Amino acid sequence: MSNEMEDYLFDLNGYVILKQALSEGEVDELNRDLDRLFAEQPAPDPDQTKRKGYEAFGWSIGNLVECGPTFEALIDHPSWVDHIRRYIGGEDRPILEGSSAIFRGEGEASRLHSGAHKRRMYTQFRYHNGQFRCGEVNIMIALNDWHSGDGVTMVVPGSHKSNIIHPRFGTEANGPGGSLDVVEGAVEVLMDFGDALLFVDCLAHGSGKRVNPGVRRSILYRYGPRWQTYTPPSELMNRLTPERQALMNVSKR
Ligand SMILES: O=C(O)CCC(=O)C(=O)O
Repeated sequence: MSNEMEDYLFDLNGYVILKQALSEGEVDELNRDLDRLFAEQPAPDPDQTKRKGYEAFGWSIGNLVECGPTFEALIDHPSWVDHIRRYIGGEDRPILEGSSAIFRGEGEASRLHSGAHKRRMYTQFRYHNGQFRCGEVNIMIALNDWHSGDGVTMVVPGSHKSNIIHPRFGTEANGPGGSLDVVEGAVEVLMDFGDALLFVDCLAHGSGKRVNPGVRRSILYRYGPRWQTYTPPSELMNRLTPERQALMNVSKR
């Protein structure tokens, strides 16, 4: 469970660092499994990456939770599952929205994105009657030590509540290949292996550009509230038009 100070800092800054969230043994196992997965996976096609607007982001594997028991164990890891319940909040129980591994090498970065000015449901931050109600809360796990210049996650503390769009939106910082190195108010999140950054997704964030040799290793799990109650059977889904399917509570993969 989160403590009083974590609640205060999460409300104030939009993030907290959970020190030693994973043990050395857990980090070793995850690194070993990721080495195998990355060896099996072809390097990303630069053209496709560019088309998606993710050039120079790093090398990532999506739907990581499908890749074995070490990744399944992160779904409800005791170091953060109660924090997630508290910050998603209320009766809206959290569900896993996404899971990925991100390796970042020299010259790579995640551009500036999110921020309170985006009024999408998943980038909402609310606190009411002693309860948090966040649209998405993320856990970013460091699988090696993160130093300055390593392409580490950067956040703009407090930007989850800002009324004014950061003036660096619309500049190269949030364009293709952009980074937060030139973003006023942004700070690098420096962590030791096994630490985890818990942050609300409406915090303006991204990363610095990696200037040091080597690779930043990380895992990102995203959680959001599940408020739908009806799950349609596949027989119904299969006979609906794509337009009707799009209004039902399951997406076809
Ligand atoms: O790679 C990072 O440090 C940040 C990742 C990120 O911002 C994202 O995927 O939304």
